[in-house]
Amino acid sequence: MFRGNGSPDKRGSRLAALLAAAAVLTLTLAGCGGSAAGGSVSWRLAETHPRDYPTTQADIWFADQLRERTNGRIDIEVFPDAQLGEERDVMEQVKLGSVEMTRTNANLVTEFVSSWEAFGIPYVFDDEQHFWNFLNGPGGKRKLEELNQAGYVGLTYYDSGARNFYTGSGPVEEPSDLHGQNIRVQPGSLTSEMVEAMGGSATTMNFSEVYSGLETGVIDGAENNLPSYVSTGHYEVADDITMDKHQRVPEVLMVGQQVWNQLGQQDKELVREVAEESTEVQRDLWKKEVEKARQTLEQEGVDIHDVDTAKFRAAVSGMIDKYEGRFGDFTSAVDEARNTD
Ligand code: BDP
Repeated sequence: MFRGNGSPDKRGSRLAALLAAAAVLTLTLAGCGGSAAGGSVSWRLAETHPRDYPTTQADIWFADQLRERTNGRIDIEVFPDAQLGEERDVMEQVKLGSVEMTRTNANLVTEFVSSWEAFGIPYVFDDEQHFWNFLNGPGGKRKLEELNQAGYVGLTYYDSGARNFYTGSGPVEEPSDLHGQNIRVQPGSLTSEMVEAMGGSATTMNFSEVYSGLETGVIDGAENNLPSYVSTGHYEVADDITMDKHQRVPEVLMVGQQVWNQLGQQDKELVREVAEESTEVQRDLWKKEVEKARQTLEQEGVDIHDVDTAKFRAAVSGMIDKYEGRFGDFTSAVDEARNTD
């Protein structure tokens, strides 16, 4: 029997087999990162907080819903506890496409999109209602679109409450108590200027280094919302917290633009829709977590100082004017949000 390269028939069927294999390979490769329309999607979502924190729980809800609604075709795995790196480094990776998604804090975005500094203007939002009116309105939508300039696609916002000072070397009842205190601030934010305007000094540090910074005395204090103050255990080493509520900085869920562009139109719509729904889930969890955090702090004997925020606001009025002027569009949208419902 002839055993050469095969008859023309056999060569034809080998060619068909090769073409089929190539098609399978293309589909598999597409599934590794993004997908052609309707193809499988396998993404990683980086999160700083632990699994039981409200942002992480909302990330997980978002991922579970997408998996369920697509029979596992869109498969997003959430990595909590900064397993994929510190927030700032993750932002770089998302831009490059080596991590597909992250949930980050608006103050951390400023290094990549400078107009996001606006979220760090002290006391720019009056209260929670005003903050959400803005985020849910045209101003909030525009801010998400600004992320596109830097290679990101913003999907939705999560709550992060109000940020407050906490110290281990005596309470801060008014801005003058910050004199001589070294306060940790988030990388890239307007917060360092704010701390200095109030009379303290500011040190930029990654979130995960704050506990040891407080413990060793490299810093005297830091600032955050109640759930973060509790989940990080910072209250153990800085047991006075001042409810000065200097900033309300949203959390944002985002995808790298290159990865996003590989999604088909229907998938883009679905991912956005589920992300928006996850905001409601997160806001609900957030409210409960703030209550729980207060109770924990009371049980642990932490001193919660409910201060007159007007004094803190007055100390940074020059800074507020400067940035409200610089970010005029933002400021007008914030004003409009104040007058909605
Ligand atoms: C928390 C944010 C987290 C920030 C952290 C910080 O949820 O994303 O990284 O503050 O202070 O409130 O760095």
